[in-house]
Amino acid sequence: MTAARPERMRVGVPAVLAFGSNLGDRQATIRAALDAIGADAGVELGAVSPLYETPALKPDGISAEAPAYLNAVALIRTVLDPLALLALVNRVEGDLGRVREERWGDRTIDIDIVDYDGMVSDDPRVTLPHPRAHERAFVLVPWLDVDPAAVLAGRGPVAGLAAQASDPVTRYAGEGGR
Ligand code: A4P
Ligand code: MG
Repeated sequence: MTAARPERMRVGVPAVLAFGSNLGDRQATIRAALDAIGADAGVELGAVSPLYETPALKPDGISAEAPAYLNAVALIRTVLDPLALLALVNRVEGDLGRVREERWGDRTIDIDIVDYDGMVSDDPRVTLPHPRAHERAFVLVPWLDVDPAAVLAGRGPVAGLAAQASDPVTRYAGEGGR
């Protein structure tokens, strides 16, 4: 008799995190944020998207003056509830020098919870899914890279949403890499 192939135990629930940085060494900061989140006992880091360079989106539209962002998306599994996951990402943002001054202001790092196990919530502390993810190519395009079948709760397939989003995203090859 052949023993059943041991399967890796899957704990927690799937969630999707989005990372953005437009100050300092953007690539190193996003890497450090991924490492810090992956090191937490309550999180298992899964696939990480490529980096994309994206012009800064401000409340009144795309800004040519503000420094450009690097954006990426990571899939995780977590045993943390949404508020505990928010506390973790806020702690990592703080450790990486995030200062909150203006809304959508330039920042070393922003980490958003895009999706938490398909949950829908209008709690302002952690709104799910992230209320602006459905219209942002800088979230949808990297998400699609790591999960081509992804669905945004209440909005539909990410592939369709990405095709509708008009903000420009460019694959980032690293400093001097293009
Ligand atoms: N909050 C509520 N729901 C969530 C959630 N799902 N994930 C609350 C994370 N936080 C959530 O966030 C403000 C409050 O949102 C927090 O107190 C949290 O409890 P913040 O990070 O302090 O401030 P913010 O990021 O400036 O505000 P906001 O409105 O969340 O901004 P967005 O929508 O995250 O946009 N342009 C480009 N190219 N790339 C970017 O990544 N990012 C932003 C920020 C603007 N322009 C950008 C980019
Ligand atoms: Mg944010």
